[in-house]
Amino acid sequence: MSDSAVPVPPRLCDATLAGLPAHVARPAYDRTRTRIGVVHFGPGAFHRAHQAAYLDAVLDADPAWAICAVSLHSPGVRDALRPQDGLYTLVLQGERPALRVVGSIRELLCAPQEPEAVLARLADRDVRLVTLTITEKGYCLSADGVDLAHPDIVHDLASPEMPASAIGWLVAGLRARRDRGFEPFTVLSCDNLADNGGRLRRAVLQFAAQLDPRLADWIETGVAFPRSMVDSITPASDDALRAWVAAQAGVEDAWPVQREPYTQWVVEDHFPHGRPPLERAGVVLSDDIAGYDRAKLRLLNAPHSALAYLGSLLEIDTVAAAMREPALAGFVERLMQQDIVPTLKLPRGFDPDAYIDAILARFRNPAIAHRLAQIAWDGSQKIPVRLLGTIADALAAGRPIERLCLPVAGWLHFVRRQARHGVPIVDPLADTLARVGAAGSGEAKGEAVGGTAGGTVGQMVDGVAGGTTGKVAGGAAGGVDAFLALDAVFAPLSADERFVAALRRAYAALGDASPAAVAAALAADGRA
Ligand code: CS2
Repeated sequence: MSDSAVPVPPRLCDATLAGLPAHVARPAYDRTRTRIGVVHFGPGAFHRAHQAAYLDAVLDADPAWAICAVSLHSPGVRDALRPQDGLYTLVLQGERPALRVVGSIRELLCAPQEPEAVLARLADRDVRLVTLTITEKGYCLSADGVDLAHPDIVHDLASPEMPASAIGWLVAGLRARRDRGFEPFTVLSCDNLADNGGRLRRAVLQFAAQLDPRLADWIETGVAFPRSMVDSITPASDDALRAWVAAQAGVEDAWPVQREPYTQWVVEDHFPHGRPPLERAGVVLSDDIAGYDRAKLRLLNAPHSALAYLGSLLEIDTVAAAMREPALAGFVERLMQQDIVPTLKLPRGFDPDAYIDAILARFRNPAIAHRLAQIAWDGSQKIPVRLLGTIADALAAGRPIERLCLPVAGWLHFVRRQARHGVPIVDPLADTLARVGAAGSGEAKGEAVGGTAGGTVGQMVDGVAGGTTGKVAGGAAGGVDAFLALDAVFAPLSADERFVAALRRAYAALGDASPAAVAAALAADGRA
């Protein structure tokens, strides 16, 4: 050891919990008395900052709802948190940051490495709830069910006892319970998809029917898939956060998480096999959450994506910095008020102006460095559910779509720029996007773009009337048509010539996508 070695603080774990400084909040219950009642797939930062924190707040009232956190791919979270007995720090980034150690995760598993343990947990009688945050792409969805051509689904249908996908695991767990004569668990999707529970239910039933029609019937009659809306801005953790937590708490936490103080969870109250007392933690339980989920996707996530693509082209790094750019902030506000709100069916009592003001204030939060690059990930999955549904509704209502097309055109320029500069694209369609993006901006008529494996994303567009998905004639705005041929993203909207024309105009309005050109396009609201 060199003389200059800095003493390493002890690791956060059950044994060091009591010695934390008084300003660090910690579990208000005896962890050893809790029982695992929830299996969660996808324990990324969002789950740990959101649902796990809510459950942490109910365990003193009801110890039956501790979490077994299951990663479907990498062992990173398990390896970071197992030595910490599942404990981690949550930092609320408000005017003054607040620290809290969350204790609701009692077990961590990595499915590909410990499949037997995962199956045993899913089949455990005490487990009555399975929750998921696996991002849009994790659901392997098709228009109205599961994408039977998705490689993970193909794999899981061939090897149902050793699944790779979340749907494969849900069905394996439910089958094990049926075979043992146990009641099923309730399945709660917590991802940013409108009608997330309904979509997951249809996908699970379709998958199960392929394997065992009687199992599908059992699931159909007995398993609830409540819908939910989740909301809290959760930037990725970084080394600065780790160092700050170590300095504040005096312990080393391998994977702290951070979020804004604002948080919301609206859940359809349909749990036939019991549920945690979520209302004690501030969860809104409702018989009908339709409207909340769409309002959040369209009024928060769509503007987020607009800031991500247009802001990146302006060479801006974070959401707060993007909001300091008057042309961009003004554009996004007009987009929300003038284009998005009129397409929404809002829940009773919902005040869109107050909601928009609160979102804009959250975006401006200077305490959070929320990278635009993080939001820009997975555009092929996000653009349809965030923007194309609104565009389809606006078209159906005869409303203008010029402004709505600008962020979509921004995504195309963003992809093209990354492809041309050889920057890796983070997206399940990355290879296809890189190929399309790197191609010349002039294009052949009806250029065929294949290889959209894993993508049935276009079919996730909500509220789009069915229609043909003919290839789009090439020509006008160089650069657009090869993207429009990606049915996985743009069908069926790509068959609507009003959309095609407006997207070409918006793409052209962004010119060479230099900051000056983008600023001009923003000022003109996407009109060339
Ligand atoms: C963001 C969301 O990364 C993204 O795409 O738009 O994660 C957003 O921060 C959350 O949905 C807020 O609840």
